[in-house]
Amino acid sequence: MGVTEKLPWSKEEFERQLRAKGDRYHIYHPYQVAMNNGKLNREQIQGWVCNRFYYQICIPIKDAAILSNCPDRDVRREWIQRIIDHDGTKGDEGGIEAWTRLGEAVGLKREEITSLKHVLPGVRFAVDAYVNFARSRPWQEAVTSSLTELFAPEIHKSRLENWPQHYPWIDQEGYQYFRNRLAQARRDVKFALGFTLDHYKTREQQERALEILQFKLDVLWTMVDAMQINYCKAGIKS
Ligand code: AHQ
Repeated sequence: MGVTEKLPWSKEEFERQLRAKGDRYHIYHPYQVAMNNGKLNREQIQGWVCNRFYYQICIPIKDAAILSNCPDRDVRREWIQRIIDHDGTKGDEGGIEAWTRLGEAVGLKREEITSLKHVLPGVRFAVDAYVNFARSRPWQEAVTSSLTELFAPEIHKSRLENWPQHYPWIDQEGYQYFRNRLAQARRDVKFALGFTLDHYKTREQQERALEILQFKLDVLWTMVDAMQINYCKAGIKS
């Protein structure tokens, strides 16, 4: 092995490197910080729900793109559950419906949400970049790109803890989405993290995995950038 060639990280170190990227997770974005501190007004919350709806309806499309690129039946058997989580099935309406209920809980009419008329260009471009990444990159890379969910349970928990006291005007029925995601995100991560730690063998491949995670962190960050620019023209209440 050439002196310059770096040794691969151990699985523990590789996982530590992936988790260390959490400091760029959108929970630290000023818009999300303001949201969790009760500083956003009705329009800023409603705008977030309408724009995130576009992300939510694109997730099953993204996951179906991964399935269509993946020849491994065992991986498909795992991954298909993510589509069912969002699209629902007989007797369980799924995450897209639950997100629509969140929209109603924050005072929106269904049509305001489902028409996508409030989706901002920056949000659309970021979400479409994520879907196109899953369509055009190897399915293994798209599996790894879902690992921002390493940090998702924390953000769902913080909403469930903070929103009721900060936003008493929101019907708490709407929080079911966040409750559902706590368990679903943990299950998703169990598979995607195990797969990622096994799949990337050389140090160069492991560093590619970090790049992929950074891409997805940037997708999520850019979405709330667009919302902050559009819904916080007067800046965020300090
Ligand atoms: O509600 C979210 C969701 O269904 C998903 C799917 C997953 C993926 O495949 O990339 N990521 C994700 C996320 C959801 N909620 C976000 C939030 O802040 O509410 C977090 C996001 C993620 O961390 O990727």
